[in-house]
Amino acid sequence: MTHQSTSTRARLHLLLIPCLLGTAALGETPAEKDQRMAWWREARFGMFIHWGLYAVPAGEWGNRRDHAEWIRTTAQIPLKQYDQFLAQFNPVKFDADAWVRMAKDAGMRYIVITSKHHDGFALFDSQVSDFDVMATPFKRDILKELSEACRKHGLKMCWYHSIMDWHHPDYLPRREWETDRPAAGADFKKFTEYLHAQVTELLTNYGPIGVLWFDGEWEATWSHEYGQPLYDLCRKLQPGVIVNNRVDKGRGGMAGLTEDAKYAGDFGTPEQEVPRTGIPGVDWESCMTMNDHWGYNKNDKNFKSSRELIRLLVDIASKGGNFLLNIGPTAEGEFPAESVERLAAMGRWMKINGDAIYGTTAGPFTEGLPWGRCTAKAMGGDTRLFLHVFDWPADAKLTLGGLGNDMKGARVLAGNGEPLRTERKESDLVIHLPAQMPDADCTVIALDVVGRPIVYESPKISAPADIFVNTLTVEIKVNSAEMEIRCTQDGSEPTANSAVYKSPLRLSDTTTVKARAFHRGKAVSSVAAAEFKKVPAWPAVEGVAGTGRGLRLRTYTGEWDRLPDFAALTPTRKAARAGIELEKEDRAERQGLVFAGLLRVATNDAYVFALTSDDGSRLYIDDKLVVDNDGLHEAQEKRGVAPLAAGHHALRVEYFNKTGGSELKLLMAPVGATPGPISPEQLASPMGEARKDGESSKASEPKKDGEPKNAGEGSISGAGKKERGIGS
Ligand code: H79
Repeated sequence: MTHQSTSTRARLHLLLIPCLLGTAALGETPAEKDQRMAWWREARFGMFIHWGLYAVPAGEWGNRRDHAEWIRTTAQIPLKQYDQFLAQFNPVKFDADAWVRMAKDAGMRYIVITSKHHDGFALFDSQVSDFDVMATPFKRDILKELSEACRKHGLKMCWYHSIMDWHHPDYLPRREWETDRPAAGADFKKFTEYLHAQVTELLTNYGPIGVLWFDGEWEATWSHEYGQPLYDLCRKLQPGVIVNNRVDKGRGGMAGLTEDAKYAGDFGTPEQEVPRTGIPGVDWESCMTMNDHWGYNKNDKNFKSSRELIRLLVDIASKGGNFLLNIGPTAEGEFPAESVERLAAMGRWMKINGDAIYGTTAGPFTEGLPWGRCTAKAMGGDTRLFLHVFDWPADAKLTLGGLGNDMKGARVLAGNGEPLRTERKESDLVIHLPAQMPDADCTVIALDVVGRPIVYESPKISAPADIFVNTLTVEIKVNSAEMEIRCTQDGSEPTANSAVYKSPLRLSDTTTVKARAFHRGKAVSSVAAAEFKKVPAWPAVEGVAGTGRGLRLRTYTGEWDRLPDFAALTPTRKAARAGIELEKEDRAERQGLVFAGLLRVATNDAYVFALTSDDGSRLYIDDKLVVDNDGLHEAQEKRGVAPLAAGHHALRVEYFNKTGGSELKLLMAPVGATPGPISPEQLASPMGEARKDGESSKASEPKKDGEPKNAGEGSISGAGKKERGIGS
């Protein structure tokens, strides 16, 4: 692999939205958060345990054998019948000490167990519920025994607690098939009090708890207004506790990361998947099953091999994440034999190679390594790189492409400490390995280098947008301060004589920026290139002499998966709104909305618009599509850029909600600034139209009869044309 190529690869990183996870909660400083997260970041490896009444049927119901912890819902078991598992839950072989020892011997540093799963059954002695372990013949507080064993063996005890609850009479929504349990009289607020009461028990009666791991937050009844207080409760009861992001509504699907700092939660929770790359500065933990179920399923023998599991742990650590690996114990209280075997194998590997996992950070090779993975650890000012080899090279020569550091030495981590021969071939480092792979699961080479890692990768060119109206600031970065960036703005390839990049470029014309990394005077990367276009601003709507405040709203009824052509439909309701905001009646299900009016901007500029919706939405300015956030989805933000001349522009936001949660929000700012709310003064509807529709309006100032109307009302010239422009 050579890094001298001049291939032009665009590396434009547009509108990078950092994934921030609730760091501002409770006034905590970043340093305080680092301190709170320290043990968890060091640990890297934990055990998940899914255990409850569902272990009794062990996945079988009727003629199906593929159920597990979801069995009450997947087999549609009536509550009265499910309650009968209480009498059958008697795990006489449960041995807290043995469980904790198995986790510890596997190299795990914490255990997260289901204090309550979606079925509502509590594995602990809860004073606020009769649906708990004390109602079973076993009558032992399982969590008490486990927390004591964890303390004894130095592991952190952590709770998984489901928000979704199919048992509590006040939880909503009911499953659709539960016709024998009407929702009438259910009071969700009472349910949240119950939830708080159980969480209080869990954080009061069991000593210091490492993590509160919530789940089931995706149901429409749960909202930020519940999530934040629940997070705050946990931190109030135990200031040092770590809370996952499923406490709130910020999680983006199974990828599990939170993208909006408004939502509470300390770490992201990818489920059954590993992110493609790590994300600097973001804490995350991938949880996974060993087979295909979380709860015990006696027929599921589709276990990952211990080699796969070891490599998953390595892959996750190499991206800076934690691995939470699941066990589904039997109703007798034992770990499945297949799980026991795999834990032991992982433990054997970790005993020898744990140094390459615990307390490491993501490796510096963000573009991947053909033969395996890399984790890193700072050793004073120098660095130890742990090279995790999955595929042993046939010629026993391991090539590290593009590592610029001087070497201190390399050895097999599990070996006798004998140094391995290293040689430099231009920008590559070659390590001479033993002929035979010592550990076929994964052999770790510890490579010590001088200073912080210098990896020859092409520079990243970034700007808040790729178009601009006036000027644009462009930044170029490489991963190491030891490297120099040389760049050109005339389309030519950067050479050793090109200008050295020292501070952000300020463009005032359409420009192709090309950049290349240099180390010790030599070009060491391919050329990165990006084009930034200066564009004319879209002209303002002319002749807006007088306008009413606020926007015009049209409401449509229908069930869609994508935005319909509203122009072809007849509105069921007309109203006025102060801005792009949903009032109570706008949140109905099976409804579409069109907000339309004028947006005034003060200066010629390119503006970025951030449109968030649940479900789909689109933003049009001057009848041009600027943000497309269409489709069925949870609250999700999409961005777009529009070049706008000073003055008024036709604004139209289309939105629909099929079922479930409803949200709509539009933020804007000149490109380069952080988008914020649009002030009501910037919005207008031509001719006070909203009032003409005769709807009560929070937008237009209330006027008593006989008072003069807005000056100039009804005096827009060329209104017909503009009407079409804003989607009538
Ligand atoms: O406890 C285990 C599972 O029982 C539980 N989480 C793990 C740790 C789990 N419940 N459901 N699921 C996993 C899968 C559910 C996925 C979805 Fe969604 C919920 C699809 C749609 C709603 C969350 C929100 C994921 C995508 C959108």
